[in-house]
Amino acid sequence: MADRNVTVEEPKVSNDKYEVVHSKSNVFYPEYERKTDLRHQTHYCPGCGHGVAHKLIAEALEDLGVQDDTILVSPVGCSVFAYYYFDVGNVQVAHGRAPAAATGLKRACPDKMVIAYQGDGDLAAIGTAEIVHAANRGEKISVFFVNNAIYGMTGGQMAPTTLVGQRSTTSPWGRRPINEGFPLHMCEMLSSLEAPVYIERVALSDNKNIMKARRAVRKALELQRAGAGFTFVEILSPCPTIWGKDPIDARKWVAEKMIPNFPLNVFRDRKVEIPETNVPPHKSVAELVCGEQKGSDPLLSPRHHHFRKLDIKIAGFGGQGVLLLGQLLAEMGMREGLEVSWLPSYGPEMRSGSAHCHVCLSKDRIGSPLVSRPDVLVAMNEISLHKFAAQVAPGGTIIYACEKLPEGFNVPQAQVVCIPAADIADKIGSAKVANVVLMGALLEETECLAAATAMKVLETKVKNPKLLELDRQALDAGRLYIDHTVAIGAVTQADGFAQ
Ligand SMILES: Cc1ncc(C[n+]2csc(CCOP(=O)(O)OP(=O)(O)O)c2C)c(N)n1
Ligand code: SF4
Repeated sequence: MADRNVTVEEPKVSNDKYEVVHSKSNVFYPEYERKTDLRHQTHYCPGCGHGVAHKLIAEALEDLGVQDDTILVSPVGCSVFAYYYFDVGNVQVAHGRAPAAATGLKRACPDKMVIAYQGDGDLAAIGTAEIVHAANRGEKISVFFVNNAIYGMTGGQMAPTTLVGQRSTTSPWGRRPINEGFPLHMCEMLSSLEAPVYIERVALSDNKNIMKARRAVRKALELQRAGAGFTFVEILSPCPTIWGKDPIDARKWVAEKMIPNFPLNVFRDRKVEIPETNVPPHKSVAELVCGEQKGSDPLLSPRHHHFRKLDIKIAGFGGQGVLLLGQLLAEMGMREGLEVSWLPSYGPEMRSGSAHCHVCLSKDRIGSPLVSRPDVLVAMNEISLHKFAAQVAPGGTIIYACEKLPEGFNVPQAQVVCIPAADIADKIGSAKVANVVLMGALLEETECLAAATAMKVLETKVKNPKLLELDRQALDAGRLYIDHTVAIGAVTQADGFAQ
């Protein structure tokens, strides 16, 4: 018998058509153009909690008026395509890494609302470290953690949140604590940390709880908007497909099985003041590292550089001073007031393994330290020459640490300078300074930085006067070698003859 107290609203009719009484939030795209078909539907299964969680977040963003200021970090899992639906700034990241990516985004754009949206496999398994440390640092982000007690996307493997006794493809007899451990309670774990300001667990089990979830989502976002700190909402959520239930029974299962195991609660709701101790001085990196005031030395002015950005790759064997040469160049750039980056890349071997590094010198902020089209390649051995020469940007320079190019080597569209750096270094008195010979050659050939800066940097690094003298000679020898060679065609040879 129908309950008389329940009022069922008849659909309103106008002009023979149903009047629309429900509409989706404007934070969703009007049409999901990234989908090939059914552009008005999400890809979620009927009864899936992700759709409801999306709706709660979208409505909150719309009501707070922050749609244009929001960056949503989507996970890997069934909600991997959240960016198909949310008309906000979107980033989709590797499995488990959403809090780390969100950290970077929030720190780079503190005025934006940054949301990490994650499933329980994503957040509580592969991403355990990321969420714990983001929470512990008190990153001012909001994390929405959709806990459906299973890996949905990959077909139902056991998650850290799978209930004791719950079957999954990887716990076919039901989870046994003796074998698979107990379910992880993320809210409880995170609320043992100092920094988080708000942690709540909610459930999408019935309308009443959905309304509570709505309030929790809103509160987390409001707190972020107010700049409060780390906010975390765990949303117990149905996964009818993997659980093998219809949508109604799946909701009941959330109420009857999940909630007793994951009690709904506000675990943290407090203002947290994180003390700002040991505040670093307001100095530029160059000032800090070089201990000098920018501007006090004419060399520190970036104005005299003839390039806007110069990308350098240095490659050779471990032990040849490849990485050190890169560091020296980066430090010189810093001293001359440039933005710099240095990115090493090397194998596990300490000696003789291949090693290379990327150095960027720039008048502007550097977006990525990766150098894939170097303007200058310093190849300290033949393998590196073969490996990286084709990457050099047209019109760039290759400095090859050998008297001449290998037989049959196809010279790319670049200026090639051959310099027997090891022989020169030997004559000076130490094979170790071959990298400084190459630095001299590089400075002379490209005129990117001043030799005087090189000496200043070397003086701060090399404390032994004898070694410093060797470095000075090596630097001069590299420069002189370039001065005394004659460029013919693309290849410069010491004797003045083309190959
Ligand atoms: C590094 C890496 N490891 C494993 C996977 C495979 N993988 C994709 S989704 C997923 C589990 C997702 O489960 P959950 O986070 O609970 O989200 P749901 O699908 O249930 O929403 C796994 C293990 C992957 N994509 N990348
Ligand atoms: S498998 Fe589960 S979590 Fe994934 S879309 Fe379907 S119901 Fe949702």
